Amino acid sequence: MKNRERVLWGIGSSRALRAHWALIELGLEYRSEPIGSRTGATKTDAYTILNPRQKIPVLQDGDLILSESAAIVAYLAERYGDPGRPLMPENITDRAHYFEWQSFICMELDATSLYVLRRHEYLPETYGDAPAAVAGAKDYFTRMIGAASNAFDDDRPFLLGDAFSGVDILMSTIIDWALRYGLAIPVPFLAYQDRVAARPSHAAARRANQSP
Ligand SMILES: N[C@@H](CCC(=O)N[C@@H](CS)C(=O)NCC(=O)O)C(=O)O
Repeated sequence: MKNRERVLWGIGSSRALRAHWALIELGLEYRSEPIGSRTGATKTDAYTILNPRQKIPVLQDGDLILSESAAIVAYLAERYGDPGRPLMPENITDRAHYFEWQSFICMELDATSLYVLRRHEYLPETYGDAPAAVAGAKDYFTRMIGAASNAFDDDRPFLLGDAFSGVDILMSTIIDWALRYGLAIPVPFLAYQDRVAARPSHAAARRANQSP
């Protein structure tokens, strides 16, 4: 018999918020399993079968089990987006830019910058104290987000133009994360963040991402 369950594991992190937000933006029903990072809940045998890398978020959609927040957002966008709620452009050139932004956000702003700060400034007891890496990551973030803000030179409201999409979910969680770390954000991105965060789906996702 086909499994029709839709479940999201993970709350309390920027990466988990992305998945909640995409589900809510698309109007999809789902059950939330509110497990947090660094609580031991990702290390149980049952969870390790779901995600051997022991990370949140994980989405189960019927028979599909998917980890990696950007992949979850892109999957939901492709599977459930419609002309009223696209989240992923149809046009091949616009999709190329979607994946360009996705790589940039996940690699340059997340993994190479904010996650370095997370590990070496905020969790030094686990990942090691590395002040030079922290300083370098802050500079790098500032340079990358500054260069990216040129996208708004043509007054577009969202990263891909007039339509809100999955990469706006990714970018907004990055800006929020950077602001919590006290990093300077260019003015066009602050205005963008206000615009994106004003969506009702954003407030609902933030609630869903909190402990019940
Ligand atoms: N690249 C992954 C990163 C996932 C990740 O590192 N998740 C952290 C929380 S933000 C986690 O689950 N850590 C495991 C733990 O601390 O128990 C994604 O975007 O989903």
